Amino acid sequence: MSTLERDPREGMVQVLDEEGGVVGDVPALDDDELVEMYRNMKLARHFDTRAVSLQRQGRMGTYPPLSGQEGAQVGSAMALAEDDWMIPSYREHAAALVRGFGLTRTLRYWMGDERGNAPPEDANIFTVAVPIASQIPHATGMAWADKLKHGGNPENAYICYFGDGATSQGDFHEGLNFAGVFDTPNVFFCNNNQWAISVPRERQTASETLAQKAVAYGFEGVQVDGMDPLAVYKVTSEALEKAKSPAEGELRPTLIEAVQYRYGAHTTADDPSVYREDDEVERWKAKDPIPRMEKFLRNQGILDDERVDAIRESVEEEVAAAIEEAESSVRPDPSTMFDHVFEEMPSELAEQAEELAALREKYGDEAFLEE
Ligand SMILES: Cc1ncc(C[n+]2csc(CCOP(=O)(O)OP(=O)(O)O)c2C)c(N)n1
Ligand SMILES: [Mg+2]
Repeated sequence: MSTLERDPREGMVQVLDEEGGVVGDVPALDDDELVEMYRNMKLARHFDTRAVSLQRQGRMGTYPPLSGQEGAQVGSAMALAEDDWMIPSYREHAAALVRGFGLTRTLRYWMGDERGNAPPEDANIFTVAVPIASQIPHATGMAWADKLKHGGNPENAYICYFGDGATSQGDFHEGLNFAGVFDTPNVFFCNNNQWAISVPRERQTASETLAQKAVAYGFEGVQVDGMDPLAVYKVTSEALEKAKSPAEGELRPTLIEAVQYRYGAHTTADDPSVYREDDEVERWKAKDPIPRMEKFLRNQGILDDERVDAIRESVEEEVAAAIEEAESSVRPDPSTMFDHVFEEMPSELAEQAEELAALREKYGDEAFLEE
C-alpha cells in the first residue's frame, strides 16, 4: 500500500527513528544518492550558519534561517524528476540548491541584489515568494496549464512549498480547492515548523493535523516526519508519481505535512526568545535530521570517519567559494530596484524612481552610504 493511502490523522510516516534505526521501508536509493542526501543537508546547515553570521556582520541585509528543516527540504527536492517544477517560499535555500539554484544566487538575493532572484535557465524553479501563500495558486495554475496543453495528460509534477502559517490564508484554500476540482498534477508541501513568526501551530488551526485539510478538497493528505529525510523522500516520490500517473479513480494532487522545527529565528530581524522556551528547541534538536542520517549511513557501512571529514571539508570550501563569489560581484545600481516589479511601471513607482534619481544627482551617492 502506498504511504499516501492512510488516514491523515494516523500519525507521521517514518523510515528512521531518532537514533537512525530503520523503522520503515528504506526507499530505493543507491549508496551515492544516500551520501548525496547527507552531503546536501550538511551543506545547507553550514551555509545557514555562515549566512546568519554574514548578516550579523552587516554583510547581508536580512536572512531567513533554515536549520532543522534540511531533512524536509533535501528529501523532497531529491525526489523530483528533472523536468518537474519547484515553486518555493522564502526559506527553501536547501531545496533550491538541490534543484540547481546555487548558493551564490541565494546570497545575492538576501544581499538585496535582484540578480539573485533570477533562476538559471535550465533549472525548473520559480522565484522566491515572500507574500505568504501567494505561490500556491500560482503552482496550481502552472500545473493546470500543463494539463490543458497536453490534452489532459500533464507531463510534469509541480511541488509547492509553504509554511504552517500559510494554511490560514485564502490563497491556500483557493489553490488546493482548484487543484482538487481540476485534478491538477500538484504536490502541496507544507513545512510545518511549528511557528509562523511568533504564532504557534496550535493557534493557527483547531484541526488535529494540517494534512487532514486535504480531505475537504477531495484528495490525499499525509503527515510525514519532516526531520527524517528518507521518509520525506519516500512520501514525496509517491506523491509526484501519482501527480503524473494516478491510478484509476485517484486524484492527482496531494497535501504533505512535513512535521519539523525551525531552530533559529524566523528571520534575522526576529528574536524567538521572547515567544518560546529554550527547552522546546532542545527537545526538537534531539530529532535532528543530520546525525540521524549519519548514524544510519554508518550502520550501513556507507560512511566512516574519513568520509565524514572529507564531506565536512568540501562543504566548507563550497560555502566559502559561494560567499567569495557573491561578495566579489559589482553591486547593482540602486535604480535597478524599480526594474522587475511590473511589466509596465505604474506612475507612483515612476515618481519614486525619479525622486531617487534627483536626490542622487543633487547629493551624490556618498550621501546615502552608512559610515
Ligand atoms: C500575505 C502576508 N502576510 C503577512 C506577511 C508577514 N509574514 C512573513 S512570514 C510570516 C509567517 C509565515 O509563517 P509560516 O507560513 O509558518 O512560514 P515559516 O516562516 O514558518 O516558514 C508572516 C506573517 C507576509 N509576508 N505576507
Ligand atoms: Mg511556520
